[in-house]
Amino acid sequence: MVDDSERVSRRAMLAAGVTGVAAFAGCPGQGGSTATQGERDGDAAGDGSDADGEPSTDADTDADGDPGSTEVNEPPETAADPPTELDPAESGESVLVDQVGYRPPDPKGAVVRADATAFTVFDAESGDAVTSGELSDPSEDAASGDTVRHADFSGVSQPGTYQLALGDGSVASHEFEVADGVWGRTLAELCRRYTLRRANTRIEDPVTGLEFGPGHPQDAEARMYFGDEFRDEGDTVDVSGGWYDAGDYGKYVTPGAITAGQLLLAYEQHPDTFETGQLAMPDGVSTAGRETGMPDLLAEVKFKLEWLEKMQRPDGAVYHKVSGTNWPGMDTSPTEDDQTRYVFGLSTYGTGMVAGVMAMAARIYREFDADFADRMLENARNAQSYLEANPDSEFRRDEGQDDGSGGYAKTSDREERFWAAAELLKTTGESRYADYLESELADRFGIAPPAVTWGNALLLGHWAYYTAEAGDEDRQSTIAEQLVADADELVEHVGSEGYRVSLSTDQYYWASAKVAVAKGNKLLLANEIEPNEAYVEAALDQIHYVLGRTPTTYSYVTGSGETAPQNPHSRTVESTGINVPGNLVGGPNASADDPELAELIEDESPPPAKCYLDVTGSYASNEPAIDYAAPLVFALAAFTPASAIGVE
Ligand code: 9MR
Repeated sequence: MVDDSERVSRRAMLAAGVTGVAAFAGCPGQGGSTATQGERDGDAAGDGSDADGEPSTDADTDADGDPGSTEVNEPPETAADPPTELDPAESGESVLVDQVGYRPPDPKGAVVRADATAFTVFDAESGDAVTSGELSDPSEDAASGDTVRHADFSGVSQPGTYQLALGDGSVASHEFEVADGVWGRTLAELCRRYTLRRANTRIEDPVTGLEFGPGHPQDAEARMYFGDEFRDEGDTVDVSGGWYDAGDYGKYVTPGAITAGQLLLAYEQHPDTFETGQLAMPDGVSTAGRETGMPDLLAEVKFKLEWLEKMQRPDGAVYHKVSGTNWPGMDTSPTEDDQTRYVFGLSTYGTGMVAGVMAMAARIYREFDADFADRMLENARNAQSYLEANPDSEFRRDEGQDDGSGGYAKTSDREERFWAAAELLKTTGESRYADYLESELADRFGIAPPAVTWGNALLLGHWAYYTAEAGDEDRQSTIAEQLVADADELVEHVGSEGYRVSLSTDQYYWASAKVAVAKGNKLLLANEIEPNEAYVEAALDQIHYVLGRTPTTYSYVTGSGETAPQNPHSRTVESTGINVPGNLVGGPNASADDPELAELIEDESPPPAKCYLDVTGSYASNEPAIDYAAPLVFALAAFTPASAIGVE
């Protein structure tokens, strides 16, 4: 769908910093690219270390809610001309803002990369100047190579649509909103994207126009790729259901469990934010349990938990993934991908994650569906029993296992064992789980956890232990002190970055956008322990970053912002022509992990934060995945009242 000349010109524009919707307009799915994602993965070796960075959490009280301030904006002193004569290609190029917007009471900042000293904020509808101010002194931003200045327009607190302009008004930001619940639609779309990736389900969504499926009916009779004490090679297993992982049709236990865990934590921290009926779930999609008032988000996560349950063996261990042995072509729809699907691998790190998320589910679903909660607890205990009986880490990988799907390989499992036992302790209060942590994993209490990712669930474990009534107080203090100390460092780091991003310059690797948000979520958890406005502000900065205050000018969430991914690496986008909103893509990746990025890096040597391509072929920078959207759901849930969530 993108021919070479077009690709080159897009790259040249990106390198030159010329983006903008007009320049990039391209309809995904129009052509049906046949590029495959094939030879990817390779996934690191195993300890999860290349597997991204950090944490996730949530905050609340002072972060929550809305404010309803009626503060009157300062009258401008030196107003620029209104940005009415803007060249569309210039709009949003040199003045970077959160392209969705800001909440009225929050600090508000723009990043400016033009040689100017003053700015003016205009009401986008009336063209009236509402405030003006001085830009900060310039500073160099290593990750992007940009010289940046900052505009602080925190005083703009009247709800409205605005634009921030420099000088004569020929240089301005994209339009953005100031509103209570400003991210309500984005949050709804982030949640809905899970429903719209259901396997074995007919999807007919009036909101997006997406129609497909039911995809992969053969998953009801998938084949064992190997034999074990419970099944022979070639035996059939019903592993229907669950969400497709990303732009592919693989279904993987570990990103599935870490995603479900973060979504459940979002609910557990903000139970009043999620309600029944707020996600406009398409007709015909099963929402079992909703009759008891189960919020849509929980109904959706239940769908994945039921699939995870099918991946568990009778002895509690959990298989690794379901996929075919070939990567389907990029324009292959879920129904056209009729290859035999297999159950591959088995891991103790995945078994730990399943125990952790199911122990969470056992407490969270109890009020809505006690039978389901009981089942979840039984499964979690069963997984834990397997882990106790098998103290060594296992990661089964048979030859050919990764020929048609991602690796998600990790050969260590200590962090996930910790998560499992800590959630079981929190849910049951039984001392045996505390004893297991003390006897087997005591050293993990003293490790400051990185952001939550599929490669490391320790922060979820620490949070569960810290909030468990049955937890030891000294251990809880250690966890709290570490998290707060880590948050202090992170705040300092965010303040030193030109784009106020939580990533360090060497963290622009595969899925960096997810990691940026997940690091911000760590601050929200620290804020629960020790409320601190600086933590909340730096966490908000990560939201502003992924929603468009970026060196590439892109918002990394489809459908949110004027310059957002048009060509995500996704087989359903390519085969249906519908660019589903609410997908966070991987974002800048300074490693040459796909051929498109490799060419960009070789030709242009862009700084790390600009190694991003809005082209279908760039699976290592432009692919959406279930575990990318989840931390953003967690973050936005801290700042969005239930009344704002919806797609109307
Ligand atoms: O998101 C995963 C990233 O952390 C890894 O570095 C990368 C390489 O192993 O794989 C990513 O996961 C992909 C998975 O392997 C297959 N489905 C698409 C996922 C997103 O790109």
